[in-house]
Amino acid sequence: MHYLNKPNLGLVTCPISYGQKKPGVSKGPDYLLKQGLKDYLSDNEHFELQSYIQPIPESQTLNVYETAFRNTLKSAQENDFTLILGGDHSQSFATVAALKKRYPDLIVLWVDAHADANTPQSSPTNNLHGMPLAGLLGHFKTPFQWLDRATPCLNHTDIGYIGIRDLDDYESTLIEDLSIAHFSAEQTQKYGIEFCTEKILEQLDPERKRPIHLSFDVDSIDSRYMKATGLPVESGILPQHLIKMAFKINQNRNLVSMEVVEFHPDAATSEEDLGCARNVVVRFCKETLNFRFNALESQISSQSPNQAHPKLSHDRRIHTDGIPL
Ligand SMILES: [Mn+2]
Repeated sequence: MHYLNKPNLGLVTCPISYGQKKPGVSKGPDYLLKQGLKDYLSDNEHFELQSYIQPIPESQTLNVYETAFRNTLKSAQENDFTLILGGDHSQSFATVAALKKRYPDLIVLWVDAHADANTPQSSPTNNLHGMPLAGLLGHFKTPFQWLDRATPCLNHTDIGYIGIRDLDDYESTLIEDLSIAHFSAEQTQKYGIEFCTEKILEQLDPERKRPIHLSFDVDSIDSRYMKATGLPVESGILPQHLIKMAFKINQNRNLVSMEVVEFHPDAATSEEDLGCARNVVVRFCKETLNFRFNALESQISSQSPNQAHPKLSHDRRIHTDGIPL
C-alpha cells in the first residue's frame, strides 16, 4: 500500500532527570535513538518523521518541563501521532498536560511498576517522578503554570494501570478509594495481558472512541530483562507479553501518542544487561508503531470492497534479538 500523503509521526525528546536523583536518565533519548530507533523512524515507509528535539540541558531546572510541554503540544497539533522519549517519569506532568490539551477526551494507560501517584506530603522520597499522576489529578499544587489546581488535567476515570507491583500505602489506598482501573504484573501473567488490557480499555472507554496515550515506564518490565533503569523491580511484565499488549492497545486504532521513560543506559552494570534492556525497549517501540501504522493501513484498505481485510501482524515472525520469546 502506498500513500499519496503518509501520516506524520512527531518525535519529541525529553532529556529530563529533574524528577529523581540519577542524572544519567537524561541520556535515555539519545541512547535509544542511536541504538536502533533513529534508523527505523527516519526511514519508514508508513510515516513521515518530524522531530522536536530538546538537547540535554547544562543544568536541570523547571525549564526542561516547559520545553517538554511546548514541544509535545506542537507535535500533537502538527502530527497524527507523537512519540516521546524520556527522561524520568516526571516528564508526564508536561507531556500528559500537553496531550490532554490537544485531545480533551484522552485516556492514559500507565504501564509501570509504580503508581506515581504520591503527593509531596505522602512521598517517602520527595522525588517528582513519583508524583505526576497526583499532580495531573489536581491532588496538590504543582510548580507548573499549565497545571491549574482548580481544573485538574485528568480525572481518575481517565487512568488505567498495567504492571504495578511496588506501591506505597498512600497509593494503594488511593487506587482502591477511587476505583482506578488496574492490573498488577502478576495479574497480567495469571489472566493474560491481552485480557487485562482489554478489560482496562473497556472500563475507561466502553465505546472505544477515546484517544489513548501510552505512558510506558521501562521499569514495568521484569528486572531480569530490565537493568537499565533507576529502580528495577522484579516479577514484572515479560518482554513477549509487551508485544501482546501493544497489539491489543492498537486493535481499536485509537493510540495517538506514546512515551518511553526511565531508560537509564548507565544503570546497567554489564554490556549484556544493557544490550538486553535496549533490545526489549527498542523492539517494543517498533512493534507498537508497526501495529499502530499497520492498523491505519488496514483501516484504509477495508474501505475497498474488493480487498480482504488484512489481518494485523500479530502472527508474523518475530525477531527475538537474543531475547527469549
Ligand atoms: Mn513511573
